[in-house]
Amino acid sequence: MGRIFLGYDELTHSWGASIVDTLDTLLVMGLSDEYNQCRSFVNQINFRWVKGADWSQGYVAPADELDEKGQPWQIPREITSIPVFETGIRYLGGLLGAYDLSGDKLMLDRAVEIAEVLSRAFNTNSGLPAGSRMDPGYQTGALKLHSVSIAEVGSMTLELMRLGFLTNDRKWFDLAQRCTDYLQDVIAPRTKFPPLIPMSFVADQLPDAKIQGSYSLGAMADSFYEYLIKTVKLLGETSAVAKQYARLYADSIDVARKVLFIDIPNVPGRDLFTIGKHEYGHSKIETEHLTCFAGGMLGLGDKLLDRPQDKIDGERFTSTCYWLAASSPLGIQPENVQFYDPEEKGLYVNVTMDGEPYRPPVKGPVEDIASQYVNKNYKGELLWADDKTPVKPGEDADRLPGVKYHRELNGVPVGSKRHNGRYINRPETIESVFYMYRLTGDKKWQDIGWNMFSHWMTHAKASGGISSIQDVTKDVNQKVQDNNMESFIFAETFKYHYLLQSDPELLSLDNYVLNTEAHPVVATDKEPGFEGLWTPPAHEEDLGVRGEGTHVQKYLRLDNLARHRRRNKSVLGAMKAAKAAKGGAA
Ligand code: DMJ
Repeated sequence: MGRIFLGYDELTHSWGASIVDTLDTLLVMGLSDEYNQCRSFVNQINFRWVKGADWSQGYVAPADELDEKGQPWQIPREITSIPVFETGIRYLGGLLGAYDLSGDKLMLDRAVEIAEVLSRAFNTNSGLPAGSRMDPGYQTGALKLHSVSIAEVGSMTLELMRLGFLTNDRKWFDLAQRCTDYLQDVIAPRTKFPPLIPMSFVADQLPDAKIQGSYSLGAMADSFYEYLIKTVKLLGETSAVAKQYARLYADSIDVARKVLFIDIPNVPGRDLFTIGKHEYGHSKIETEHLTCFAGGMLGLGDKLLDRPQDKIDGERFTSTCYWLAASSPLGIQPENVQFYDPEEKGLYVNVTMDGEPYRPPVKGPVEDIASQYVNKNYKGELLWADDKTPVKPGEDADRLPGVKYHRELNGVPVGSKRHNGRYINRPETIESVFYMYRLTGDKKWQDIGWNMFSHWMTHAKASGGISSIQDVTKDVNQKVQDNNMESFIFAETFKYHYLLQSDPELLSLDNYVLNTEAHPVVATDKEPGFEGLWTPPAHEEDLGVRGEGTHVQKYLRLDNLARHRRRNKSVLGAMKAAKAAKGGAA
């Protein structure tokens, strides 16, 4: 990796998520020089500026730039928002990971600053953070929580507790622990499947109201369960508080096994198994790429709490996630795949011996045509149901009688009913493959990972970096790259691939626990930087002024001020014109 493209990051407020998310990956890969090049950037990030707006204070223009009242024009503090959970896992996690691998004090100092900003999100009645977005400059009383996702409000223990240990400041530990206690004591007992908690719920509702919603270990839920078991590791399996987390984790997995763990019986010869969803009272046979981290989580749970069935399920699930990649045309796993129920209509499709979809002879009036083959569009025209081309009754009736056909499983990947074929370079399956290798030592997982890496590089590499792909279930000649590059590619996807092919002693799971963005924090009493992965710069370097704003931020700030300046000018111009018109009329 040479220089990294410094993209403007829409999601994460122009603070340079790709840089911060990459710091510890650089150290893991032995790229200390590149890490050192990032230090001035990290030093200069201004956490009070969000996309050019200042949430902490207003701005007063120079004395000669007057507004319509003859005063220097001003802008008040700008109301803005930051995504709390994403900032926690990417920035706070990224800075802590960089600190724990290097011992570089700069990273810890900046981690404390960003944690101070985030701590405002916990100013709620329940103590759960305003997880999705909050205005850090909001000063008037407690924030109101509406619908929250369990992943967003329940996954900050690793970062906050580690920060508490590093700074000897208990307040960080307490912020996190208060959330867990509330979720365990107030929310979980009121759900349909305690202690599972729905993907989203209203935190501040009446104390005796039932908590309704859908259940999953994937999107909006994932890292809550992940952090329960990882907190056990962080706290040390035998500590009293760790036992609370261990119990909550074990009970959650036991219930999830009944509600969400599903065999996929549709594909003969394959031992497929998924962790699906429970929606509106029904289980859905579905595999989200996001849920695929759970293979690794179950493996880790077995290692820490001796749960052998979890290990079996974790391996089966990881293999199924990999199978979804291997059986897609680009060798890459789609974002989401839903499977047919075994008895469901449509599971099979008839195909001719040439592999074309079988089309029965079309004869007689429209009403007689079997609707599974032919549909009517809104104009009343007949279309073949499979490829939506127009039906020509006479022609097809002549051509098709007598064609031999057979039954095949429908869908790409086979047995799937529908899918979202997008790939945004997610890490979850390679994450589980990495855990499988570390936990079993079986080299087959390295081969699987290498296969995934080759396909990934073949299709996602783009001239400016790594790109998302619109639909990995289409043939390669229909491949479309999306010109979008998430920061987690550097934090997670590259890191897991790299570690999978490296000596297991590098970043040993005995010493570290990885947050949900794959940022490693030390989970033993070893000192930060004990592995010696960082070579500090040979000479003291000028890192710029702390928090003065990076180049990107300064540009956005100036651009924002220029906009206000233009607006002021145009108000003044309009006033002048109005005055002149009035003078002319007189
Ligand atoms: C990452 O940002 C984190 O892993 C998060 O928990 C959910 N998934 C994305 C990457 O897919």
